Amino acid sequence: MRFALIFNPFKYKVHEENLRIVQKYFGMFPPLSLAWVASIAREAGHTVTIIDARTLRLSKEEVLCRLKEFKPDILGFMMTTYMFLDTLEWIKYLKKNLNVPVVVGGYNLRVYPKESISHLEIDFGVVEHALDTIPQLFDALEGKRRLEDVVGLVYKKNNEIIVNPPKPVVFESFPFPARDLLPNELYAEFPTERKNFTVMVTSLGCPRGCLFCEAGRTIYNPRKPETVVKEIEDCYKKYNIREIDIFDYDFTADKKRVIEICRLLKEKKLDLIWACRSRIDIDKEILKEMKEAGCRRIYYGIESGVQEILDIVNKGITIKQIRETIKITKDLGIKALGFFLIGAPKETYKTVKQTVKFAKELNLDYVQFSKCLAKPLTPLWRQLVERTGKDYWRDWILGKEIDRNLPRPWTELTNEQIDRLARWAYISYHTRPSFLLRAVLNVRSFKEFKRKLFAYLDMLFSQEKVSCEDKNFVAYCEEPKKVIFYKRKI
Ligand code: B12
Repeated sequence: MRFALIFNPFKYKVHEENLRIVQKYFGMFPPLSLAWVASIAREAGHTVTIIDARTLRLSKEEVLCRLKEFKPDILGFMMTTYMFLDTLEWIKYLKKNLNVPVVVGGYNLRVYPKESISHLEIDFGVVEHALDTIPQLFDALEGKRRLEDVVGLVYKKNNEIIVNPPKPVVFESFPFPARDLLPNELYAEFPTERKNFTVMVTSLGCPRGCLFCEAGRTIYNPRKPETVVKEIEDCYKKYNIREIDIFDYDFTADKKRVIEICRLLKEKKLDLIWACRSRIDIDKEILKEMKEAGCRRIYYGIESGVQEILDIVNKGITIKQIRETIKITKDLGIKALGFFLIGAPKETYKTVKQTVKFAKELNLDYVQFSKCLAKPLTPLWRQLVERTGKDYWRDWILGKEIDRNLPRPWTELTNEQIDRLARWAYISYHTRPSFLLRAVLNVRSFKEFKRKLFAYLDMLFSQEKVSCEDKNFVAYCEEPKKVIFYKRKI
């Protein structure tokens, strides 16, 4: 089969947890999910391409031209719940012009498998992982198997949508994502220091149960240290990658595994730096090993500066632990970023002020203040659906809902107040003279300076006080000239 995977651009949504300016400057990331799907299909003997239309700034018409050249037998798209309608719009256009089957996958399929493929233009869905489903589906399309026997497939039969249950997967058995199909030179994230840059996932799942997180209480499914380091080495040697952001929900969940990864990485002596996400409850030993192995940034889930809120959201950490870990991290020379929630259960004006004051005291290198949201599969969402009898996200996928702010009955603050407070939190954090001075002194290149200055000015002057739709939204791109060059090259 000839399989074309398309990563479409997406607009800013009012129902998002981040402010528009944060979303704009977040960065250009490789479509990693599609790169996994591509390598799985290729291992099964199929011919695959990935078109990263978002990064390459390709219009639907330009993608159509490329697809006509590639002549695919089937198209594939990754779907998240929040950007579902953007992707659907692309599917409709390409399906009308190419008339080939469309298969979709991605996190949203786990939540709404039937609803996702209820749209006329979508033929198949992959409920969980592509590992077994895609090779089996392609066998079925080549007449070697029945659709009924494809594990984890959603399909249509006589006006009915059938969901074949998925089979658990071992993450270790996945091939490396097909980065050779991606424009690796074009990716960067807001705090990136080096190029080429990429993202990696080395484990799936998280056994914890935070109220606001969709990954809570899912089976921890790690790859072996040797496999992780082999993928890093591949990135380094084959794609000139010099900086990696590890996107695992909690990279440091298994201390022994991380220490072994660090030991193996040190042996390789690669001139490469990396970042990861971690819980706060880790110790100095692991941090020291990480620093020696090239870790330069850690994104910590801090959430609040108020112990009562940390307890309510089931975070399982203390204010004292946060202070200690951030101090050790910074003392070791690793940059510390904090993820915070605004509008968490029992949040008030006073607690937001306390959280921002706490963030300032920690003197973090970067901060992200997200609006607490009832995202699908989170305990907060389950409670909301139970309480109101309505599932906004389900209706959104079915095309019956518009993009709007969701209710937050767990706090006395209104959505409008939360928007204003989130904006205020960023401005208040970043306009301190000490922070500005440090930011300027730490800048390593003109490009970095420009990116940070634009983001700062946009936050001050362009971010609306109350979030609203932005139909013309385009993510910030640092290197438009390189994009044009790359577009011509391929
Ligand atoms: C890397 C990443 C990104 C990257 C690249 C996009 C991507 N997914 O490739 C960037 C930064 C661009 C990104 C953007 C966004 N992301 Co993101 N992202 C991730 C992350 C951290 C890793 C993805 C990954 O490689 N996982 C490992 C692989 C093995 O698993 P997988 O992604 O589930 O893919 C498997 C299956 O789902 C399936 N599959 C996936 N896609 C497809 C497509 C086809 C055709 C088929 C057949 C199968 C298939 O097969 C894959 C291999 O088995 C996940 C969290 C996570 N740890 O998974 C979030 C995650 C997928 N992202 C999420 C979100 C919310 C977003 C954004 C909306 C954030 C934002 N506000 O901008 C955008 C939307 C992008 C879009 N087009 O819709 C959510 C989705 C939740 C939901 N209910 O849909 C997740 C789960 C994070 C989270 N917990 O909130 N993301």
